[in-house]
Amino acid sequence: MSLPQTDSRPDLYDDAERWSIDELRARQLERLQATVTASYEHVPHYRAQLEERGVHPSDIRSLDDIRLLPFTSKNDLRDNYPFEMFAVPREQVVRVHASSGTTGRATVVGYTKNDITTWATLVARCIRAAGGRPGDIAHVSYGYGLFTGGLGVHYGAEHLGCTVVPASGGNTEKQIQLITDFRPRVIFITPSYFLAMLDVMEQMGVDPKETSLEIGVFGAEPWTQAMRKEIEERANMHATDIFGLSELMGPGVAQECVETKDGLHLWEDHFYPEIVNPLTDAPVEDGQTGELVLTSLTKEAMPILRYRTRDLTQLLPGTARPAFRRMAKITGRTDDLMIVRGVNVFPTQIEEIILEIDGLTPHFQCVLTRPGRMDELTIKVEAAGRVDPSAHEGMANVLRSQVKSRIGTSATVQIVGKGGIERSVGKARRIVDQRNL
Ligand code: DLL
Repeated sequence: MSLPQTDSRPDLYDDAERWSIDELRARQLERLQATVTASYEHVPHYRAQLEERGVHPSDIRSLDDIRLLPFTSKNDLRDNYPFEMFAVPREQVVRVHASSGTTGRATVVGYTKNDITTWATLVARCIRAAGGRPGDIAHVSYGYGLFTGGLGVHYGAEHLGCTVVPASGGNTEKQIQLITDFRPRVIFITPSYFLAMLDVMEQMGVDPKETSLEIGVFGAEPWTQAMRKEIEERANMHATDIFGLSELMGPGVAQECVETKDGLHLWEDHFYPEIVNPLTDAPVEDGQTGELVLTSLTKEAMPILRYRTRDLTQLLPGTARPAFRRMAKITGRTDDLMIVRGVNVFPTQIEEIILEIDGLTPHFQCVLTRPGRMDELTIKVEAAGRVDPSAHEGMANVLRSQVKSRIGTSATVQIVGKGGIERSVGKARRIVDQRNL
């Protein structure tokens, strides 16, 4: 298979993408100082937190002094619902987004006009890094609305000069018709929804390899290298990873470059990353895995200090954009960690194994139950339509023994037929927790 050609044209880079590391660090410090000052002066929550620690904005003299600052958690945002985290008068906030708030109150984020422009500029940078170019047709299947995915990518693609098709999530057959008719070069979509879309294409007699799509910008949920291989082979396109979270901005905090596909370059001119041990809060060196903590450096409406993302990754040196560090593909969120008979398991580990077994599809769920005192894991996974049900048991045995030998835990495996696992049109639900029913 030869993937579509992409050019890497440095003439399309932003100035910041050519900064030296020294220049970057100097800008980061200036921006951090301004962010801490604005937070202290305008957000009562931060003033109280800083005063409690006896820290004044003038104490931030080097980037390492970031460790003097308090962490911010999702609960802090909930406690300040809806607008108390804003650092500007509400009239200057031109847009809000909010998280769904399945557990408790929603968290609200706000943007000034400048914030919206910064966001569009950064998403445009992501699209270029993914190989997209001005003039491309860009199909957006991230949901529009309070979720940041659709509108965030939309404004960035327009900013770059693409022709944007705001399809949003759902109505899959219609989306496939639009792809066939409009011939987009780039698609923005969660990897799990794209896989569901590929299945529907096949049902409709559309060959995924023959569509106009050359580049996918996949994010909003964890996905593995095995998933990249599956998508690239099935659809003959480049699969790149985009990361972001609403609390920091939305999509566009970090992006993988198509020429290297070696992790996501974090746009450090706007976000300062740290990795901490999630249990002890102690700093973790670059190259070691821990929880990603992010501080905004340029946000006006809602600056955010040391936000605990709960995402597990590691920081690596820059490659395709040398000044910016990369983050490794996320292995999971601390909340997605399953502890099964004392062994830590993330759904991504299961995904990698499933994708190696011929006849299994990447549609799967991890069902957690607690029949006695211990948690039990059942992996429910869909077999490909071509597989005869008589082969299910054999495949289940292979998966069970691979999970045992490579992850070290026992699991029950249930193979279901085509359509047996619910499809999502956004983020996939990988864990079904039935422990407290
Ligand atoms: O998911 C923003 C986004 C939209 C990113 C579209 C990329 C594409 P939230 O709904 O606030 O925002 O969820 C943020 O999603 O903390 C991660 O746990 C997860 N996540 C986002 N991107 C990735 C990724 C959007 N590329 C949360 N890989 C984050 C793994 C991701 N997890």
